[in-house]
Amino acid sequence: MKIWLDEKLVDEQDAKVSVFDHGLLYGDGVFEGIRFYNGRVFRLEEHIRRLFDSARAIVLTMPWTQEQVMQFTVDTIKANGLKDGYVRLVVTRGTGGLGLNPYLCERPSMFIIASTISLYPQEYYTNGLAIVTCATRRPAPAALMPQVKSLNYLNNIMAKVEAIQAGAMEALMLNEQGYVAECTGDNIFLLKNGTLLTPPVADGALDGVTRQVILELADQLGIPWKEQTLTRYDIFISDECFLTGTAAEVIPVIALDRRPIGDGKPGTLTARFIEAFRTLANSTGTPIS
Ligand code: PXG
Repeated sequence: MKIWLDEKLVDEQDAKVSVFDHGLLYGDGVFEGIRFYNGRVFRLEEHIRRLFDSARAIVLTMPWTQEQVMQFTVDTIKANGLKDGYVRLVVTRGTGGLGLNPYLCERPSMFIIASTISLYPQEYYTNGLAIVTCATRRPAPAALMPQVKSLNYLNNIMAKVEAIQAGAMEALMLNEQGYVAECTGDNIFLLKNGTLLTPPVADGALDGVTRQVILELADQLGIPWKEQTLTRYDIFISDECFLTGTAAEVIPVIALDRRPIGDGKPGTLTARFIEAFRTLANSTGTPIS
């Protein structure tokens, strides 16, 4: 496997970062995960824009342009001869001394891994996922801005641990006020009386690229949608529920905290979103070659 590391394609065994890298020492950095389907990178521009926004928000000055980073991404996929898969971009603050001060780091470091990812076994896409509410909350915006896709994923990881220990594959995360935010690596949607609902980003969700795609598809499918503050109650009484994310794609949720959602089976409108998403993902995007 060839890895993009600081402007060079190197062999996997040579792709190493320093133990003094602040990405490792402090989680000081940002990342993106992007899928490519059928020889095209899906929503590349949106992902790269978010990467730059995340960097900006943590006062990390990118030494490359967005166009360059898009080209590096495509080059890395091409160098690995892949047509379908997942590409991970990681930007760290770079190497510095011990001590938090990011201004003492010389230069940000970036690596790009083109590979594949599978979050959930295929059967869950057909049969749906049972999720549980976890005690770990999304951090308040004043603590860690939820829109920043940073290298600080510990709270999401602790949430994931809770889900796994409870025998579930994914955790519903609430914000500090107890309103629904999102899951550990996915945004959440529900359908109630034919209307699609999702929490506003301000309730503690990442501004998901797939989330945005779903809202566009809702317009195309003629399904009304609203961003609305939600509680667990809204999910308990919903007709359908699903999660979205680059890695997860679109996956039905059939239970929350062991209470069935709707009739306890993946919903019909959810199936339409899954179908429309697959069609769009397989037919649009930035060509790899
Ligand atoms: N919320 C969080 C906290 C995320 O990390 C999403 C929502 C969905 O956003 P996108 O833009 O992907 O639709 C994410 C993205 C992983 C993995 O390894 C997780 C994500 C992306 C890629 C890989 O679990 N999460």
